Amino acid sequence: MISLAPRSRPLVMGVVNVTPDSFSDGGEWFEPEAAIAHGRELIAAGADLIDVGGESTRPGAERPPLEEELRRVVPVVKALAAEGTAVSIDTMRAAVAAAALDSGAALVNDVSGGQADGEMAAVVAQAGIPFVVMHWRAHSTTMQSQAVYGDVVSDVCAELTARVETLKDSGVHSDQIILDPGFGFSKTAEHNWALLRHLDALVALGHPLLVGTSRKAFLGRLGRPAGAEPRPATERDLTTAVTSFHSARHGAWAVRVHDVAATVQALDVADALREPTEKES
Ligand code: PMM
Repeated sequence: MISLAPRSRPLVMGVVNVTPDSFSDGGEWFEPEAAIAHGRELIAAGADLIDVGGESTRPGAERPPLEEELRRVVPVVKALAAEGTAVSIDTMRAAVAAAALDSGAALVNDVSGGQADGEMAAVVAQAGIPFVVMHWRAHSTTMQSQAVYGDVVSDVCAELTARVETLKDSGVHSDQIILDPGFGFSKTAEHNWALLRHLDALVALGHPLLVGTSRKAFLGRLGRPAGAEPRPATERDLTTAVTSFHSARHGAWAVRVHDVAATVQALDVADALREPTEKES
């Protein structure tokens, strides 16, 4: 059981992408055995749960067929869950979520927040498990053309609130909903920074907040001259650890990261800097 209670230290969600083409680690864990072994490594490094995904959502990515997505994720979910690992399934497809839940997954992480598949809300409502609702406007092939906001923080908050209402009308329990601002999804670098600067506004929506900045391009562009290529994805773990620290200081419930060990150290620093509560002192 994954607790959604407020936390002084965020949970660490380790990423295992069973894909040939994710921007951050595509192809590295594509074989089930490699993905399972990587999940175990992330748990050993301090992850609290493992997010298993079979569809790349990098800008421009084409979707795999349903059968292929199932083939990628089900054996990995099954093996990790059987070892007692808390597994989250990262999917926009209700059939994949249902198969993963049957295989022992404890949480559904849908980057479209139920918009991509009309059956998703029913699957989640029926299972009564935690559901990550990410801010999302369009599939990866077209999402960057939708990166247009009046005020990105208030627009994202309003769109997430509307999504929560729709999901509640479909039977999803409000207290099972985790929100995520969707860093990099229909967002420019400046939109991502504004959202990160104003995490408090997202926390104030009253749901646990998941922050997924790990290895995203806006971190790779830091310190690079205008027009230069961003740093490669695997060189964005230090900046990711710093955003994990920031997320901890601003009330995130969990952070979704590739380099678990670095984030655990960043959260140790955040913990050490936190004023002890009366109970602790
Ligand atoms: N980002 C990616 C995939 N899944 N899920 C949530 N909830 N939040 C995110 O920001 C998110 C996600 C894309 O990153 P990856 O290709 O490195 O997994």
